[in-house]
Amino acid sequence: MDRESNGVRVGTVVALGLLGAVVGAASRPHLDVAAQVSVKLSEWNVGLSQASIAAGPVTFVVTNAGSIPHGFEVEGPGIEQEIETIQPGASDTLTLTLKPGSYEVYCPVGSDSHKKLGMDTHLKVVSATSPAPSRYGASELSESHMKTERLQAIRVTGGGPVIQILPGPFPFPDSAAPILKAFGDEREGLESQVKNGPYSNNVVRSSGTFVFTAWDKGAVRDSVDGVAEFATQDGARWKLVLDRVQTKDVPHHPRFGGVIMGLYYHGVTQVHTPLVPTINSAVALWAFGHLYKNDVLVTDNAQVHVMLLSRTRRDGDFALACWNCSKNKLEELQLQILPGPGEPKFDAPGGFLFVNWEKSSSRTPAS
Ligand SMILES: [Cu+2]
Repeated sequence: MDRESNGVRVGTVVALGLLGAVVGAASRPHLDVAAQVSVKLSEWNVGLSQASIAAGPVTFVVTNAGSIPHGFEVEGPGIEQEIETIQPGASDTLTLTLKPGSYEVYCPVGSDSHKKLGMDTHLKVVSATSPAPSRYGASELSESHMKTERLQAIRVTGGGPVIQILPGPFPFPDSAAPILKAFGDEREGLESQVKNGPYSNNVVRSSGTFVFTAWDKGAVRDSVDGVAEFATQDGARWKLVLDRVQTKDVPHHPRFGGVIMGLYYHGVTQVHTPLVPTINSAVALWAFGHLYKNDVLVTDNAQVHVMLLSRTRRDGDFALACWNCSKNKLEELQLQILPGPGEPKFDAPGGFLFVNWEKSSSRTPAS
């Protein structure tokens, strides 16, 4: 019906001559040739050559411009398609026939870890014969509404047996050897981890408390508020006061803006080092803290990494119990404290503090 009336109209407007022909050619989709959308994957972004495209066959030309492997998935009306993981520097294509609607375009690697870190965008597919219907305005509104709703808070309480993790061997599996090579300059540091931890099986019983609240408010406004108090093997009493996140990059770690919730890490996820087990985290954060030893200030700039994660260690002897630990209960609370930039090592074994609360819990705090 549309086609017929178009044909009649074009046929009757003979006077327009060449102009009519040009307009007709430009507005008529070439149904036999797929339109192209270029996709650039990187840490942690999905860049599209355009935000919208006409319905019909579309070929995504996907390039991994990042430094780790990434994937590509398109999800929308009646479609959920992905391609195999693309190595850094490589490209691949995916051709789909898309109906009008909104499509989510993202990296599915690491059980959506990469997606949560920002590798997620949308492509609007509009009807080839008419301009975008007005309801797109409404769907855009509800999307931005959802983004504001993303603001999250979590309150974590350390519980159960407390252990101090001392320097000691942390053997990587044989499968890590080729991965180690790819680390280049950082390889030496990682290999020293094999001998010295900090993620070692050399643990001693400790005691103490740790309670904090963290807010995931987007790039730079994340925050944390909490106190950890614990005793170490040598009888020293340590106190850590957390009042600000760190928003600078951590070496070989992606930029999280301090606090991130519900992420899979390590191992097969390609997020952070692949040389420790795959875990799921309720919350992970990087912060600066005020550190006291026996009530004397040690530093106002202690570098702190905290994670509430799926259990990795065995009951009783606290040896590493799994390599893929991501399905275990989220109850292991890790606290890692390192000296501030340029500051001397702590007066503790290995010069760092690493304490775990083995049966911890979390809840959404009342605002
Ligand atoms: Cu990715």
